[in-house]
Amino acid sequence: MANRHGPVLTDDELATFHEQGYVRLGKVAPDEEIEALCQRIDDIMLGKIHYDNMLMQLCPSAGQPELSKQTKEFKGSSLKYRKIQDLEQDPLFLPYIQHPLFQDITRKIIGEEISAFRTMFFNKPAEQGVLINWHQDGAGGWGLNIRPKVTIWTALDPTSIANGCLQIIPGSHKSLIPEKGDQLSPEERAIHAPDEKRLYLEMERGEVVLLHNWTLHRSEVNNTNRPRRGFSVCYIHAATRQVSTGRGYPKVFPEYVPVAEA
Ligand SMILES: O=C(O)CCC(=O)C(=O)O
Repeated sequence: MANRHGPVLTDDELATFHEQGYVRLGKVAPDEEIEALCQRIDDIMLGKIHYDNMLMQLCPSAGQPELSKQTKEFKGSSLKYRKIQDLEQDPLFLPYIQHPLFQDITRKIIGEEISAFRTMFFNKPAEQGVLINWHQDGAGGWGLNIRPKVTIWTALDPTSIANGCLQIIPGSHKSLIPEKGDQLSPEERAIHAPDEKRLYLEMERGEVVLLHNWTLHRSEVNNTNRPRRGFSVCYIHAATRQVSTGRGYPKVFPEYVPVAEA
């Protein structure tokens, strides 16, 4: 995949997003930029670069259940983190989050004023990780006053069936399925996510997929001896608030504005 995507989402791609709930965008950044993000996230996991204010979770498969809760604390030097959020604070991740193509996408789907609900490193450590079953992101509302629609997922490592690539059900974004929360029940899975509708999104390093938040997705464990690192950003309208607290989210377009401390 030599060519990179330009800064504009085409009309056909926009139509595919609305119709299928996903669009493969190919690579959007130079290989060196993706390599630098990989190095940076490893440095954050290993504690070589430290932030006080990032949500971190060690992978439950690492066998230290007391460190597998998501809290804003470093859980020790390890490449077995499952999630690290709030990465817009990092000066390498922020420009990637603000890529001109992502601004064009969010402008066309959401509007001019955009925040990031979560800027999330999602890792399946080598020979580990956890199964995530079929769900729709934010189907239960995530406690927000406006439901999020747009997630952009980047493969920091090549992904394959063997290492737990994303699996989706094209076209499943058109309705909210779970009775409660984001996860489908076994009965809902049988109806809405039969095997014949499943698409495995095997991706090259640096490849990007645009997802409607309600597109059903899942992923399995990593059976290879290399990590499967992904970076996922959920973009929301900047007017979105957490209903219980009234709190907003860091703005990323047209420019970065962190959330003011209460
Ligand atoms: O990266 C993955 O394997 C799954 C991510 C996911 O399910 C999510 O972000 O909701």
